Amino acid sequence: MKLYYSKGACSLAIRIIIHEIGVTSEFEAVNLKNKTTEAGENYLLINPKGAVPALMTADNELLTENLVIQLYLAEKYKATNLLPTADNFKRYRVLEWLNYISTDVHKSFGPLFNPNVSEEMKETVFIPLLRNKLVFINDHLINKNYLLNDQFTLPDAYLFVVLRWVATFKIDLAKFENLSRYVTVLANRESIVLSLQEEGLKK
Ligand SMILES: N[C@@H](CCC(=O)N[C@@H](CS)C(=O)NCC(=O)O)C(=O)O
Repeated sequence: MKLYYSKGACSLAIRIIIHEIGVTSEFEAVNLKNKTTEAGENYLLINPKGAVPALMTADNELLTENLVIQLYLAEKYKATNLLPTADNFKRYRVLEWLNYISTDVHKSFGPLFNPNVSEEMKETVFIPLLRNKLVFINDHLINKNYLLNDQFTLPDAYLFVVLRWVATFKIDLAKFENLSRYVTVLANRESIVLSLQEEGLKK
């Protein structure tokens, strides 16, 4: 299989999950500005949505949407530690967090990365909206190592990746005590250390 990714983008969560599971994969970088892959292919012909992540499965199916790729990998490789089976209610907690991080937290960054949104709008509207979500997660993480308390699951990889973007927008993560501790612990996790190294990123 092959993961189409962009350095430090949300596709990093899929790389982390691939390493958590211990499955082998190829990785091909995509230039999101000109939509070409590192092999010089037109990425829009591979994935007309133009976004990463996209996973070409071993069965030659191109799968998109971060949350769905994570579900696919966990179920295909029976990683029930990352996504419990349907007879275990924890599965729905994992899905609840995945959906929240995908639709509420990840998408809150959209206007912040958009150069056409004014600095004033970012500071007065969009950063406060994001900050509220960080407060909620920070409160949830009191006395917990992971979102599901003592077990690393799919949404932890995704949350780690989006929290790496926070500093870019003058939000000081150090002010969120539990989130800071959480990120520090995760940054030393083997799958994450390897993923950051492979994308040439600092902890
Ligand atoms: N709905 C997609 C969104 C993915 C997404 O926003 N990817 C960003 C990088 S984090 C991207 O590729 N943006 C460039 C673009 O959409 O042109 C998903 O959940 O996977």
